[in-house]
Amino acid sequence: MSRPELEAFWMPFTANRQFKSKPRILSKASGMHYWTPDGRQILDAVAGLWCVNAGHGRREITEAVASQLETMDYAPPFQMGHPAAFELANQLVRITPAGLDHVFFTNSGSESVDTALKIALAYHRARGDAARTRLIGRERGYHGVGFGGISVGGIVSNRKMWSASLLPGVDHLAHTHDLAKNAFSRGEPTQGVQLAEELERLITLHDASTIAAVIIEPIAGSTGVLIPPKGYLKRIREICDKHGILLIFDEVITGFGRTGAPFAAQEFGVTPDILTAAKGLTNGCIPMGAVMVRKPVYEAFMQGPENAIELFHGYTYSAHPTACAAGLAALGIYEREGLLTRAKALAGKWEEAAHSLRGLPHVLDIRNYGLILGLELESIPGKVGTRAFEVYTKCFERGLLIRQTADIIALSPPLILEPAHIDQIFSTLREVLQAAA
Ligand code: PXG
Repeated sequence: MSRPELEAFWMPFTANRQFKSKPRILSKASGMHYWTPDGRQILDAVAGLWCVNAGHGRREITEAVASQLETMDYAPPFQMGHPAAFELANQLVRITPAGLDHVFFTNSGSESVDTALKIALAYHRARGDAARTRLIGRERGYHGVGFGGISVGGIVSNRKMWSASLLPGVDHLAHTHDLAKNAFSRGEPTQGVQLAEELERLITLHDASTIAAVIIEPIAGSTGVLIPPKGYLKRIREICDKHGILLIFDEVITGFGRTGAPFAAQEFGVTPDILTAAKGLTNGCIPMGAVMVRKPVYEAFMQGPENAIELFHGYTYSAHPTACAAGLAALGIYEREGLLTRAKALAGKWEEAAHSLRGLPHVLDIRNYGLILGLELESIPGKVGTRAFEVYTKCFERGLLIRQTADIIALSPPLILEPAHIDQIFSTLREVLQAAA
């Protein structure tokens, strides 16, 4: 495509001018691969963007969406229902951690997060505990781009531009990343459980009676794959319970099999009160998000006159019929092919291959969990992100799609990955890292 053809589209989270001077275009996808317009095959080591968990071009999903569009293209979600919405909610409740029994549908991870925060605040109010207005997030947390999400999130570039417009009354836990103690950890790092006590410190500062909820990603994805130290999530849960604070897990990335269990909550044995999801819910085919809540949260709203709308919240496209059809078809594939637990079977080979890159130039850390990898490179002084971006472009030239954030490379392949793909991913990365300046 010529430069003028690229101008109108203001690309999201992209260096527009750099991209448009040297574009990378994908035009076809199937299974584990993308193709460029000139026919080059690219191995997808990031499942699109952590979402195409069953691989690309799944016919069952295409057919379900086409059939739904032909039967009924759209139905209003307010004061009206359609069968696929109830069916998908029921299917989701079957695979989420026990106790998360009700589902609110959104269209993205960002909307799921803002919905979860609004539910948490409204829950306390509904119970007559209206002073609980404070939200606690975490440094290096990513919770999408809504005002709620960037307020509880801990990424400076997402916050500084809008610093005067963030939600009031938000505080942040310290992040858990500690290279000095935990570099080259396999699975959960052993050091850092005491960082959960930070929550007690914040509670002492603000008083529990003012705090509505804590929101964290079980594994922080966007800021470079930060895996929770052993015991950390359990301790956060205990502290929330002790003080009547709701715990929200943002599982937009970790949901739908990424860690080796359907959700990270099950993998780590810690159940939140509210869980946000998106991405893998429809295998990335149709935008959709979901917020799952525990029964007592839902029940707190089911009070008062029966004709009253209990929660003034929702989207035109909440539970959109095509998204529901895609979600049902995706969940069907996940179950039939055992994809929600397949990461467990491959995690050993994945881990071995990943850690074989230790010792290559500039590699500061390799960390992994399930089918996730974070590989941290030493930054070039004064040029943060340049080194990993070069690795990213070189990998793309060699037919491998990876993800880069600052100088961290993140991998999260489709869960249909075969051992030969693992070999290809890591041999390409090895070549590129060996040649890196
Ligand atoms: N929460 C989490 C934990 C996420 O990872 C969102 C919310 C927002 O989802 P939407 O659908 O509104 O984008 C996300 C999104 C990356 C990357 O490079 C990750 C995301 C988005 C863009 C890039 O890791 N995750």
